[in-house]
Amino acid sequence: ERSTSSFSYSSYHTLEEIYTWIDNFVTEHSDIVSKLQIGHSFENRSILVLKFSTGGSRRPAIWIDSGIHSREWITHATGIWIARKIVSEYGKDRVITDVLNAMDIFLEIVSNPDGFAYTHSMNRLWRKNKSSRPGIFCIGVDLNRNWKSGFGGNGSNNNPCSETYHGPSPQSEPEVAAVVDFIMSHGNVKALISIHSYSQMLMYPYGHSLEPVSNQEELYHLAKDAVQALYEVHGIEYIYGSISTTLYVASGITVDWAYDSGIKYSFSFELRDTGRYGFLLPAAQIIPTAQETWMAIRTIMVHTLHH
Ligand code: ING
Ligand code: ZN
Repeated sequence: ERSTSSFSYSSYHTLEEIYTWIDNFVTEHSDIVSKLQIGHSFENRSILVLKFSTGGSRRPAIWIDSGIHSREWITHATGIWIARKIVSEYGKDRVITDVLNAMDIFLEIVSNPDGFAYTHSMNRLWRKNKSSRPGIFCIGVDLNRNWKSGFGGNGSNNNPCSETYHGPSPQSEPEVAAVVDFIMSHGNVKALISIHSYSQMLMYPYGHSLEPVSNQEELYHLAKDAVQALYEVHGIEYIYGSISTTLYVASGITVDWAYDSGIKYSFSFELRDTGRYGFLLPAAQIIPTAQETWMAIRTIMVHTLHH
């Protein structure tokens, strides 16, 4: 396919289809979107990031990632829909126009390309990446346990066969190292939003500790506002709060690393549903899920812009 006009935003797609869509999308919107390759996966696939920018250099930025867990297909689909929404609303929606006139947005749609390819070819419920090491007979590291903050603590597992295996060392996985290197060298990321599924939650640090973060009150109120904006779209209820008090203790996670690296607006979504379909959310729910998630993300973006 050579254009995005035949792409179905209400279907799930393979890695190849998504990467083709990215190329077409960037070509069609080259005034505000570009494609960055920030590294390679364990199996040597490209790790791609979309950059939305209206100019400037090293503007304050918002980072969004989806698909760090490969089986969470609604998150990639939501990321794709949001990319299109950003370009179609720029110049129309006052809020997103203001955001993009002052800030850049980085969107990593497929944060675990090897795992994602494997969910299409072999095992629909694969969560981890696909790394292997000599003498270790299970495959994969949980990319949401491989970050430096609280690495190896409670809610992560030392056993390579575990679904929450943290890996041999912090950032041992190329998919994590690529993001750490990119965000650190950028140096001006103000908000990070990491998208998972499922459970219908909006959460902020910490995961590794029950200790409240320094701006926990601000994050609580922002999460509340974002969840309200989400609810108003289709009446879907999300719960919100810190990860450790809302869901469970989890160590070595993306948003804890982001927070401890100075990104004070650091959030993690768990999209639809609450378990009826779980990871196998019907494609008919892609667009409603993306629409409501967008309103929550927009709320976080505008707060970040004004602070
Ligand atoms: N659950 C997340 C997990 O990695 C989570 C929960 C999200 C923990 C964000 C910490 C931060 O265990 C899923 N479904 O991936
Ligand atoms: Zn997840």
